[in-house]
Amino acid sequence: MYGNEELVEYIKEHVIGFKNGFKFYPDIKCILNKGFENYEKRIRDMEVYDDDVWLLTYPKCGTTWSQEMCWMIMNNVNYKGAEANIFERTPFLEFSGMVDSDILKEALKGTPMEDTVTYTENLPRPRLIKSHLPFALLPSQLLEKKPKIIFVLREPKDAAVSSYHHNRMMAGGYTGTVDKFFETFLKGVVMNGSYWHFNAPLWEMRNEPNVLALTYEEMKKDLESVVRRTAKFLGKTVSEEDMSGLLDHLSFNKMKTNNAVNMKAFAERLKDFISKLPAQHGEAPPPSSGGDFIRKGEVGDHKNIMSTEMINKFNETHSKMKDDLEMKDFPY
Ligand code: PPS
Repeated sequence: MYGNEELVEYIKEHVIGFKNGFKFYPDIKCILNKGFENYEKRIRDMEVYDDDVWLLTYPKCGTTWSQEMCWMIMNNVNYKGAEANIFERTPFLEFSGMVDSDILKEALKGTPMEDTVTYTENLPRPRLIKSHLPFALLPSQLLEKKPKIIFVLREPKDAAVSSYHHNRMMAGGYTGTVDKFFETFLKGVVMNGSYWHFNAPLWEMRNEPNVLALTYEEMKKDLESVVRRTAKFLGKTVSEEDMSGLLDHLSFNKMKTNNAVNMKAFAERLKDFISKLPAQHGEAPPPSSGGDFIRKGEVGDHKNIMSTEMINKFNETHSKMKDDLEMKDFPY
């Protein structure tokens, strides 16, 4: 039992990604789709290298933005190299495990997304690896090998709003109401589980020498200083000549229209594939993209969609969770 069984039933009905059932981790307040089971042990037992960089984020907190920033810093601001799709350059470790749909699996055949764990294992070093898995489900060697770990935080109400739009428009396929979505977010009854349980163990590691903590809001406020801090942490420098070009490359408008990072190619591939399926297919197709992955990129967007009552509920839960999980000095 996960707790909040009524909401669990609700998401089974209203989230396409959960139609085949769940994998529950009540101790760390995490829910994943059933198919993740096939990847769990492989990921826990994976080899970690001390020159790896692990980018760990709760979904919708600035992963893609910081991924592109880290990749560019690690690769000496190589624009040509950055034309390759971001999934190829910096894999999404557990992605294949999140795909239960046979149609989607079929569509991903022959791409790096077919088996993202094998792809990550074979990536040339130093590897930059993205994951939305809670720390307890990541390779156990992360604690022994001490690779570099970067995590990015985002204000929880904005993360919830971004997540709502992502699930409405893209993968996940949420068909329920907006308020019910926020309720599931508050109770950790969403893919990847509780925002607070996810971030608490990372926050506890923030002062370790191999760990760098960033926030979405500071990237918005002063990207240049975040680039410098990240470069220093990674043992790299970004020259004065490269800096302005890099900041431009990482700007919202540039990233929104950059097909190597904006997921358009992925959405197109799915759409194309689905349109060629025989009309009588036994399984509901995965939802196609109806919106932009790089959507709005603002701080405080929750004010445009959340009622005052919902904002209060979030603030109350947030302060309770910070106390319960001892997230002292957490930035929000
Ligand atoms: S995912 O699916 O979990 O990997 O999503 P993630 O990349 O973590 O988060 C997506 C949100 O980040 C915004 N984004 C940016 N904001 C500002 N500048 C740049 N360059 C940028 N790139 C991505 C993106 O728009 C999502 O936020 P919302 O609020 O939905 O717009």
